[in-house]
This record gives sequence, structure tokens and C-alpha cells, in this order.
Amino acid sequence: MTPEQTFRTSKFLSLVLRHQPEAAGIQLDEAGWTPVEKLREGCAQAGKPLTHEDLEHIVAINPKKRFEFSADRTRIRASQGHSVEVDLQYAAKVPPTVLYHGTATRFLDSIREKGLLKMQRHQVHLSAETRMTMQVGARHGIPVLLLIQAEAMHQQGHLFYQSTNGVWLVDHVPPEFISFP
Ligand code: HQG
Repeated sequence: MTPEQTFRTSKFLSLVLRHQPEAAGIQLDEAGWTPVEKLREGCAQAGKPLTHEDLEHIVAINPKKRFEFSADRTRIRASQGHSVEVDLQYAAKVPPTVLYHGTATRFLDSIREKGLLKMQRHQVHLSAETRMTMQVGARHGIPVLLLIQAEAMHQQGHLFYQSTNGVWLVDHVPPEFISFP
């Protein structure tokens, strides 16, 4: 596969494993898994054939480690980012003192009022580092970095989860835990 093909196939995998499994004629189980061979058949039928080696390569080199294989490597899923109903079955975990969220300036008024909402996804995505976070915000407009008092939230009973690829997940961040620039 050329780098361009790898990129496009990776985008398609994000689409089917997070948002529209029907685009490849597949179904996700309740934890988001689908058999690798079913996925390959579905991709071929959608005009995007890929060999087992292609898939291994895409999973291995994906910059954000978006996809993972089951322990026996017969199934595959996205580690986070779904809009379809799945229960990823991550255990609740104590977060670091602060976490970050990248957003766009045009959302700030609404966020000041309602806090961070999960919008189309399952949960609000937070990060322990700032490097990628500004890029996440820049996808929506002029980027701005919000600092989240995660430890304080945890102490008040908010449950935090961490995906296999390191993203921190929480249902809602009330405005009082957000430091605005
Ligand atoms: C904003 C990428 C108005 C929120 C990244 C965000 C991430 C509000 C947008 C993952 C709001 C939702 C997720 C409120 C939140 N009023 N706007 N009350 N509360 N928002 O794409 O966090 O490349 O669903 O700030 O790395 O941008 O897909 O979430 O700007 O982990 O693997 O509403 O996507 O990963 O946008 O990105 P998104 P996100 P992948």
C-alpha cells in the first residue's frame, strides 16, 4: 500500500469501526469488536480491499493507535471515538491532577455556560498532554486549550476512564472545573 492508500483506508476504518459499520456491511458487538475476516470481506465489497498484512500495518503505524486487535488477534475495534452505541468496558481509573481539552474559540461561550458536553460522541475526550490537543481544537476553528481540574472532579465522584490508546474519557465536565484562558 502507498502511504496515500494507507491514509485513506485508515479513514475508512475509522468510519466503519466508530460511526457507520453498515458502510462495510459489518456489525460491531456490544464492546465494539468485529471479526477481522468479516471486516476484510466488507472492505473488499465496499471497493477497498486490504490484505491481512495491510491491516496489521495500519493498526501498527496509526499515529494515534486508533485501532486494536483482541488478544487472540481474530477481532478488531476502535479504541475510542465512537458515535454508535458500544460499551468499551474500560475500568474507571484515577486521573492525573489536570487534563487538557482542545476546542475552538467559537464554542467558548457555550462551554462556559454548559461545560464540556460529549456532543456526537460517547464521552468527552481529554488528554494528559498539550501537544496534540491544540491540533484537535484546530479542526474546529481557532484553537484554544482548556485546563481541566480532573483530580477535583474525581474527588467529587466523576468517573474517568482511559482508552487503550491513552485518551481520557468522562461523561461531562461542569464549567466550574474548567480554567478558561
Ligand atoms: C465541543 C480526535 C459547544 C468540543 C481527537 C469539540 C479526540 C462544545 C466539539 C477526538 C461543548 C466536539 C475527539 C459545548 C464540547 N458547547 N461546543 N457545551 N462541549 N464542545 O470531534 O474532542 O482523530 O466530537 O470542545 O484526538 O474535538 O478522531 O470531539 O470541539 O480524541 O482519533 O464540541 O477526536 O481523535 O467535537 O475530538 P468532537 P473532539 P481522532
